[in-house]
Amino acid sequence: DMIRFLDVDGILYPYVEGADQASAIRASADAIAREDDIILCNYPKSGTHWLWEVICMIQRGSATTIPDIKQNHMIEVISADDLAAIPSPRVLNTHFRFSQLPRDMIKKRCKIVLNLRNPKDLAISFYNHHKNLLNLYRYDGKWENYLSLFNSGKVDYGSFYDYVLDWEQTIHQNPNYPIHVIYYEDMKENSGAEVRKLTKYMGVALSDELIHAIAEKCSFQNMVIDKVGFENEVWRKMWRDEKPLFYRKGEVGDWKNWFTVAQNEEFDKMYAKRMSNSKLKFRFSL
Ligand code: PPS
Repeated sequence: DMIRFLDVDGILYPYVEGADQASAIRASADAIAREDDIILCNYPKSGTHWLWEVICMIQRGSATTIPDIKQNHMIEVISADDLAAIPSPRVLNTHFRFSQLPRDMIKKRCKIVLNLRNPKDLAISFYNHHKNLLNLYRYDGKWENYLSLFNSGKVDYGSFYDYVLDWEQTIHQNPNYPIHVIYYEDMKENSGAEVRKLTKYMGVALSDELIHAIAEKCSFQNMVIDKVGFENEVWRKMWRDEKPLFYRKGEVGDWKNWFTVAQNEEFDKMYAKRMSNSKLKFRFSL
């Protein structure tokens, strides 16, 4: 019931056969930034694919499908050469915390969007990710045994709680560094309003019509169809059954179909303990 990981300096990462990931991960701290870079930061399974698509469309001022995937724009995954080859303006993404971001990006005050999702749905999405999405984890565990792995942070990029509290501290300690926070639940409830806030933060003026067209084009129902074919060979080989399950269900509250009453109580206790002093508020249903 173990998930296979790569440990780099005390943080767990997906283990990719034949790649010198440790060097790539360490080297990304020295990546060269551009002032117009936007960095989308998310704990895994928070809706990175979704927000990356939305932000790319806003930047291009066009509600047409992006002919690429966010994996090819991921700070800790791609090489310095590949990063340098991306034309401006770049929409980069990462599961890193603020302190792990390339130093040059902070120096150049790149815009940062922090995308958050409630941890009950994250746990379900992450379980399906480990078990059914990528074969590199070599994981075949049962859900009943999984929650303790999630709660104790024995998953890629560590504990969700450590992650969000780290970001909250970052925001608190850097009041002059504007970071735009967005919640998956708010995007589901009113994507038009959230896309509009993003355009403001990004300093892009778009018509109401275009804002709504982007929100609509990036709905789960549309992306699950439109994004087929943009996943490259490298990624395809890593899928179980060669099925692209990055688009699984895309809902708020799917955890209710999985958590037992006992698991929910255990989870709520953990959540209360870790989040009691936090100003971040998560919604577990709409
Ligand atoms: S990853 O592997 O960390 O990059 O995954 P990530 O993209 O961050 O998160 C995957 C979850 O986001 C859901 N998703 C969406 N939800 C709503 N609308 C859209 N357009 C959308 N696109 C992806 C995806 O289905 C995963 O959540 P679950 O709950 O597993 O379905």
